[in-house]
Amino acid sequence: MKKLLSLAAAAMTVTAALTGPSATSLAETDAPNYLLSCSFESGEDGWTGRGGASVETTSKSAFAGSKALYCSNRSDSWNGAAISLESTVSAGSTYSFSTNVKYESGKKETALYHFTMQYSDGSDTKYVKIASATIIKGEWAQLTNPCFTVPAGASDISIYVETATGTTDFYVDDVKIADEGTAIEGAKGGKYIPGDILPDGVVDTFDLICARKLLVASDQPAPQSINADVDKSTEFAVNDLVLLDEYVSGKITEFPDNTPEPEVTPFEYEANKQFKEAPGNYFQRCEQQGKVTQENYSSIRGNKTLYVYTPYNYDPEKKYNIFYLMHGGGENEKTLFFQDDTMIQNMLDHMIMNGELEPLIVVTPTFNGQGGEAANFYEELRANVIPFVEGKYSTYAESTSEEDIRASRMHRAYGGFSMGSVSTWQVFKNDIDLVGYFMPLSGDHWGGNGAYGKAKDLADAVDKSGFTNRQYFIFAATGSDDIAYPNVNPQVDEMKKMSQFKFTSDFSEGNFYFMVAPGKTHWWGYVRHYVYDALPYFFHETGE
Ligand code: FER
Repeated sequence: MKKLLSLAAAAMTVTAALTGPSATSLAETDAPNYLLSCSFESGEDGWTGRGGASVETTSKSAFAGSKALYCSNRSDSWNGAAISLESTVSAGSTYSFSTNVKYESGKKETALYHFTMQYSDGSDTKYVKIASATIIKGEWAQLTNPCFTVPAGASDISIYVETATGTTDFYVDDVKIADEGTAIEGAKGGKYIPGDILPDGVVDTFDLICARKLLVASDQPAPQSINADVDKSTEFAVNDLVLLDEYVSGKITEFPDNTPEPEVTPFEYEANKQFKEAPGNYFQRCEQQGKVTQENYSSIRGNKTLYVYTPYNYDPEKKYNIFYLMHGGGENEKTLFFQDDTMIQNMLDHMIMNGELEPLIVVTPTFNGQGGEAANFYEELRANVIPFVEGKYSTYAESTSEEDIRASRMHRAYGGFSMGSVSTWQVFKNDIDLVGYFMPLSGDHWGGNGAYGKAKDLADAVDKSGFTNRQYFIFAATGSDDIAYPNVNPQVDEMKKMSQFKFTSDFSEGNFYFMVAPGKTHWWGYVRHYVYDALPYFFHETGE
């Protein structure tokens, strides 16, 4: 992506060299005769919100002059900015129409906009598109049609700007209607046309020349760079140049779509997830077995051992989500894999084989060690454990630099049982920049005074981090008869009242859940089922 953004002064230079006086008028008049001309410099010029939308003039952005019309509060794609044409145009006559539009919010890098006419044919309301274009976020684009005929018999005519989908705000500026054939000047470029790097609406040799220059240029911003990424790989690279060459020479007629796989998979969350035990055979050996590997590493708390579960058919060329799962007090890094009441590797194997869980890496470290305790493990996690494990195994971390570990936090989870849960709340408090998902099981937060104080301690840490409540997700659980229940439950009740924690197990809506398993006590034999219930809920949010 960096490359994409670094392209354009070169493009601008080439643009200047190649375009010249390109916007010549089709009609041979010096001053076009405008039947309508709206600049929004001194008001809304008769424009109104369509549907529930609002319009107002703004000086935040303008295509021409210093103001534009800003359209917001849209609740449907057909909501937009409109003007009634009354007697401006006549049914059956042909005119030139032009408007300029821009949007700068929302996730989509490009969006389809329509310049539409609404009219009555005497009995029904009809809609006809004057011009449409897929435009590039953050850039002004012109929607124009120099020869548009108002349908014969039309009355109650209005024109408006709308989107094909979505409800993002947008700007409109310099709307004009002129005589048939008039080339109305408007924004150059701003349209998403793969290959149209030198923005003139066609993909030709000039774009190829421009692409060659762009590929050797660097360190400059490129307004049309998204058009240079013809294969949609998110990067402008040699492959794009090769494809563009083939396209311009007629060897290919369309560009391949190399859009990268989405980084997260969709999931059908239940909003109020109830405790459900894993099937009994999930703790028996699975026919598709993953692997548990012992690893030795040195840390700020001395030389230590941890275990790494890699799924069946683990492929170091692929990227895996990773879950760090901490044992309880008096236990160790072996606890999760080598006891009758755990054997979670078998459970993971079955879940993955049956499609209930995406293949992932699970790590069981320990907080035991020189000066080590549950409450300070977050230090070692940051300093040693994550860099060691993710330097060796293939996760979403592009490298073990803190920057890359942060960038991959929505693919990293941390959880633990009892004192491991104590360590989890501490990781939440101190390492939220590295971890996106948390699974505290049967243990409260040791920090802050009383239930409110504990919740407040965590909320304050969130505020300090600057993350929004769409960027961290907590699935807590315990048994109703667990000795930790009286500690955790009041803390959860206080957290529920805070805006940092929105309570539901539907993580597309909220970010915090507490599952209580009826009758269960403080024992891995029960707690492993909480992992079975909670882990599939992780890794489906983008953190955006
Ligand atoms: C709790 C958190 C941790 C709790 C117990 C522990 C009783 C751990 C105890 C131990 O390992 O001794 O909320 O509740």
